[in-house]
Amino acid sequence: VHPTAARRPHSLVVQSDLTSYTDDHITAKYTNRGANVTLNNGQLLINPTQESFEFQTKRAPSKTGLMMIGLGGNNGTTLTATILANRHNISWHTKDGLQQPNYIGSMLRASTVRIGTETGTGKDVHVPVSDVLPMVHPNDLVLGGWDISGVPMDQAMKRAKVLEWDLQRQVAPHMAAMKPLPSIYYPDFIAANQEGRADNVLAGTDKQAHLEQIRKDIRAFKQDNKLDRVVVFWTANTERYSDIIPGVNDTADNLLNSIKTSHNEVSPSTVFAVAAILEGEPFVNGAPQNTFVPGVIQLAERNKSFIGGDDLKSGQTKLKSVLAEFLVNAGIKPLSIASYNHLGNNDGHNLSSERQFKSKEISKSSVVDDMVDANRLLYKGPEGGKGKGEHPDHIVVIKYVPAVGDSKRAIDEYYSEIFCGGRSTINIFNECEDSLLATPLIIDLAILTELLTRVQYRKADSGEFQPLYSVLSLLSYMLKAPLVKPGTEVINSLNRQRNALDTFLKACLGLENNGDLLMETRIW
Ligand code: NAI
Ligand code: DG6
Repeated sequence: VHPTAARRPHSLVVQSDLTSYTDDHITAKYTNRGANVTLNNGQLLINPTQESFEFQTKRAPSKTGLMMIGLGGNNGTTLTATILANRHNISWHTKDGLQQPNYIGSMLRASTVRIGTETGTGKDVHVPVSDVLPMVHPNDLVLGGWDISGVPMDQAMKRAKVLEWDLQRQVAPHMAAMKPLPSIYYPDFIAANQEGRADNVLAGTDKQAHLEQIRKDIRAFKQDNKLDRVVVFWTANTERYSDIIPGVNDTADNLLNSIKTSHNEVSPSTVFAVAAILEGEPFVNGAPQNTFVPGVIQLAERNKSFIGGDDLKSGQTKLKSVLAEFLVNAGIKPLSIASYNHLGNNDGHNLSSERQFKSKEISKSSVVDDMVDANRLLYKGPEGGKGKGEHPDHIVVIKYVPAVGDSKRAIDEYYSEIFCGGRSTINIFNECEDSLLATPLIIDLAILTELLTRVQYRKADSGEFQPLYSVLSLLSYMLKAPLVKPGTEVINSLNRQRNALDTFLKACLGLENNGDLLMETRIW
């Protein structure tokens, strides 16, 4: 995916009376088809359903800023340096030769979607996902943000030890003048071993004053860079979970009041999320902690603002969300999944503390739940319909091994029951730089989030177009523990998440899901 090739967009024009174009908008009619199922005297009664929608997508991508919390960390510096390398077309020498910048690992910029079959030949036509609807190019993202460590970005990149020296050397002059804004530091929320980094923090313990400062920072960044949109992104250290306390963080008003009274249980990430929501800018959580306490979700709903999370699904868990589904859908019964990994970067250091590890353990563990629950032939349901039901044993272990730095080593064992009492053991060993997996996900999340702020919908031609629901569950593909609309099911399957995204993007063009039925290949 050469950057210049990737920059040349295809122009897709849908010729149908379902789709219309103006200079400003693409408007498309879409029929959402499903089925309602009722259990009645041992029978499943299935009623096909259909509902008509209209989508309206603003064509011009917003001039978009990406403000990262944790800018000076491994992800923040890697993202900044690689976008600069792409933007300035900087190539660098490695022991294998000259390396060009690219966006490999970005689902939007380096993968394609099947859009139809070629007239005449019947061959599949695939287009880059980023061509389906107008999207921001990553090179055009304006970067900034906060860090409790005030080290300038060139030095922070060096500290991260992720990128080749020859690349660092060339991007360093572009990064030297970039310095993270001072951030909120409440030591109780991250590991004690992080204290030494915290030399760039907002003064005092007044959480209302902190909230107002962060809101001011977002506004100033937007104004100074003449932006239409700022995506605020948590890629700072994993925090411990916040307790959910009635009267404190359970409703929007209680949460706002708890910030005013500087209640102990309000975390830095929650203050950032509230600041973004109050500024009408989207907030995405790339780490596992429960930033989105019920009060945050309610506040986002009330302000019709957008939120998405939690925790980047970069490697081990991404593979798990494919492999566990493959096994269960093949009628094979995983009995245990044992996942170990060790890494030596600052993330690993922070996670070596019990309460922060706990947050990560939760997000890494839930990923097979829906696949298991979907197959009651293999796994018994909960007794009397209550509780969790049968489940594979699933453990997650993370160890901090400084020597390996950012290059995470992950070992997974899938131990399964097969035909007539047999057993199958699959072992996987995976090694790669964590931040090079995470960076394209942050880019995709920022770009998709911006796009989703430009899509509006209405039901059956009636009423005004309105924005999508506040919790952007369409971001799930890149996230380990997807946040979804309260009361709806979490989908962990990577295939289903991808399918949802493809279907949604095509629906905005008025293209109904063009699946793999391929009728023409099945009939005379
Ligand atoms: P890192 O430790 O290198 O960077 C985190 C940065 O956040 C540090 O520079 C730290 O000083 C800063 N920080 C801590 N508290 C802060 C606060 N309150 N405000 C502003 N800055 C603060 O970690 P890395 O590798 O960049 O990962 C970032 C986060 O993303 C971690 O929570 C990690 O668990 C999560 N993550 C990382 C993945 C990866 O593959 N690298 C994948 C999934 C999640
Ligand atoms: C150790 O597991 C460090 C973590 O931050 C992970 O690297 C990160 O959450 C990515 O996890 P996964 O399971 O998608 O590789």
